[in-house]
Amino acid sequence: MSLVSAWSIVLALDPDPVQARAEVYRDHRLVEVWAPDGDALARLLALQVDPWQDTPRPGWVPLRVSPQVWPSLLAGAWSLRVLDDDLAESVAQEGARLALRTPGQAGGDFFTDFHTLDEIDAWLDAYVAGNPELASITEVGSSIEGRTIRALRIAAAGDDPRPGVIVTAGQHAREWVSVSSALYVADQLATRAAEPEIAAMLAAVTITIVPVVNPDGYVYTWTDERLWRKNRRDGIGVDTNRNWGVGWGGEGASLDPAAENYAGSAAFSEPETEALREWIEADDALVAHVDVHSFGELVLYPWGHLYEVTDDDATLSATATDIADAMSAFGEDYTPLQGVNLYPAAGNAIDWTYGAAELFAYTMELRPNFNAPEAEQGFVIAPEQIVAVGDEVFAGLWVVLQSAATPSEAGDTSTGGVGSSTGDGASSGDVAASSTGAADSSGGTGGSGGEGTSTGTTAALDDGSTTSGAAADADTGGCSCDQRGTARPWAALWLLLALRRRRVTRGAR
Ligand code: 0X9
Ligand code: ZN
Repeated sequence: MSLVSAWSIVLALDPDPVQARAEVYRDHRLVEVWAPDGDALARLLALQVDPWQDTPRPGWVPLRVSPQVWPSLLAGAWSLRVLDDDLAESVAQEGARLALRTPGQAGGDFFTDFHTLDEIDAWLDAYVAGNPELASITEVGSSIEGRTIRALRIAAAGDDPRPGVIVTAGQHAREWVSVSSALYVADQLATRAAEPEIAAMLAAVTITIVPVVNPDGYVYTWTDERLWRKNRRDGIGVDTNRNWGVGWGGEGASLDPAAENYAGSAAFSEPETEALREWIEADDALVAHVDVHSFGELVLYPWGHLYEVTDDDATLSATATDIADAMSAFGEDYTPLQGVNLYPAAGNAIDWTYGAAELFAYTMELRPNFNAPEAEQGFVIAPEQIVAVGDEVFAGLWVVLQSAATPSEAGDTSTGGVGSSTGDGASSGDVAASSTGAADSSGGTGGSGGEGTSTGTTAALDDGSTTSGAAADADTGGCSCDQRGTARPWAALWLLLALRRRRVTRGAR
């Protein structure tokens, strides 16, 4: 029996909201429209379309178009390409599959499909129960509708304080693969905790994972509107990734509540962002933040609201390049980019975690990219992608973890060690994904995607303190080299700049 006919029987017995929510998108099209300049773009966006790259730049702009708006688009003689002529179909197919799937178990088949919030909560509970020496769950805060925003903290026994890296996902409700990837990373860390380089990393850093920043929106995508983006403020929603306090309300954020990029009534007006802000401010050990989104296959870094580079541009761009290289080792093509050069997005999370909380901060935009074939477009993606994308995120995060865990002496190097044994992005991806055999047996965990990166990031540690444990034992090899073996003699300069910036910003508080 085909999936569709199986679904028809289920429907006949019990009309399901999962299917009903597909009808919301009946005859909605995903199109790319050519808007060559700012004027054309403004006219296009005035048509009440849903940009899938919100606040897009001139060029080919991906949009969801409802059947009501479709005639005006045609009447406007726009050049356009239809990528999907009925989004209800992909949502319905996904709904049919989801209705037949099993909840999945930790350590079992959990990553063969996506999961409801209840299933995720159960999985998190089982994770902590199964790894009590490694993991704990803390409540970050509550959403508008009273759901708990949970943080999973992962760290093995070791000296504290140690540097911390925070991973956030699911700010945007429809970006399910960001949530699954955050959970996958947690799963990898636990199931592979005995591997020497992972054990060393778990002893050297604390990893905090907030897999569902926007639980109300996430639940709503399961029950009502699969392509919902914002939180559920007043049923209209605020874009939490425009609600953070650096550059709030500026370019790329809207003050119109109906807009997909509505910034809210004030910076941190939303309980989801406010809770995270307090959580991050209270954790002095944090050194880096990765905010996970989909889609576009990009690694973005601050600023995202200013057409200026940051004081740490060399470090941020070099690390973003290393992250993108590591993520690209599986066949896709991730591009590093300063956020504003994608489009301005004032009030986004990483501008605040970098600019106010002084973390080295990155946004990952996961699969697909904008050139993917029709069937792979957008937020509704095949479950077979979950593990594949998770491996990419793990590989990219590994670069950040190595940077956080590596000692900060200028001139320190990292040609050996986990994740960089052959000096190219592919090796980093391989190792981070699963091939522990590729680890440099003489090295530790600290071999990273570029010692300049490591130096700069670790410089964010309180008072220049460094980590203990095996991560500090990386084979330094006496050469200041990046993953490709390129000399980075400006490492010492990065360290000085990063330390100076930290002192300056701290003094200003
Ligand atoms: O617009 C966003 O919030 C992010 N993209 S998404 O498609 N996931 O919604 C990107 C924000 C990153 N920053 C900048 N573009 N400046
Ligand atoms: Zn997003």
